[in-house]
Amino acid sequence: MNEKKIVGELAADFIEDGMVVGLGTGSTVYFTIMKLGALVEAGLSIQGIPTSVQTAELAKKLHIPLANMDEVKKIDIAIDGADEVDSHLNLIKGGGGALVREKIVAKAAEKFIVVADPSKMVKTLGAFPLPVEVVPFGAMQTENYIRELQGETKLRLTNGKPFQTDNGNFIIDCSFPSITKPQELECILNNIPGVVDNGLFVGMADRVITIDTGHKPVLL
Ligand code: ABF
Repeated sequence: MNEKKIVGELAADFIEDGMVVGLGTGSTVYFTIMKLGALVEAGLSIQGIPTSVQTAELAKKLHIPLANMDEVKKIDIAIDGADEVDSHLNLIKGGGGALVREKIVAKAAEKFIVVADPSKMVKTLGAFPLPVEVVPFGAMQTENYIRELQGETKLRLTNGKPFQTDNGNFIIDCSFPSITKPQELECILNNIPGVVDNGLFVGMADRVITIDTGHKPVLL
C-alpha cells in the first residue's frame, strides 16, 4: 500500500464542514486533496487556499472552491508535506519549489498539519538539501553569500534553465553538513539580501501524521 496515500488521506479526517483549508503542494498532500475532492462531491463545504499553481489546478479539477489569502478572515487549518521532519517537528520543505507560499499559508493557519511518510523522519535536519528561494537579480552574488556559510550550493535547473518558482524566483539548493540550529540558520539565510525565504519551518508544525512499519497511523 502506498505510504503517501495512507498518511495523505488520514489528514482529511481533520477537516470539518465550513473550514478554510490551506492546501499544500507535493505528492503526499496530493492524496489529501483527492480525498477532499471526493468529500466535496459528497456535500462537504470548504474553501481551499492553494499554495501553488499546481495545487490550484488540481483543486479546480476536483471542484474544490478556492479563495485567495486576502479574501478570507482566517485559515482554520493548513495541510502540507515535508522533505524532512526532525524530532522537534522542525521541517525542511521546498523540494517542490513552493516553500514561500507554503510558509505564508502555514503561518496564517490556526493549525498546521504535516503529512510525512516514514522516509521523511530524521533525527537532525540536513541530509536533504535546503531549498532557498532567491530573486533572479544578483542571484549569483546571493549564492556566494550562502556558500560563505559553509554550505554547498546548487542553482536548481529544469531543462538546463534556472527553475522558476510561482513567484518568478530561482531556487538554490544548499547542502549544509548537518543543521543542528535550524532557527539560527533560518534567520541568517533570510538576512541575506536577495533571499526571499528558505525551506526551514521551525516551530510551525502543530501535528505530524505519519505511519509505523506496520502501516498503523502515528500522530506526533
Ligand atoms: C511540499 O511537498 C514541499 O514543501 C515538499 O518539498 C514536498 C514534500 O514531499 P512529497 O512530494 O514527498 O510530499 O510540501
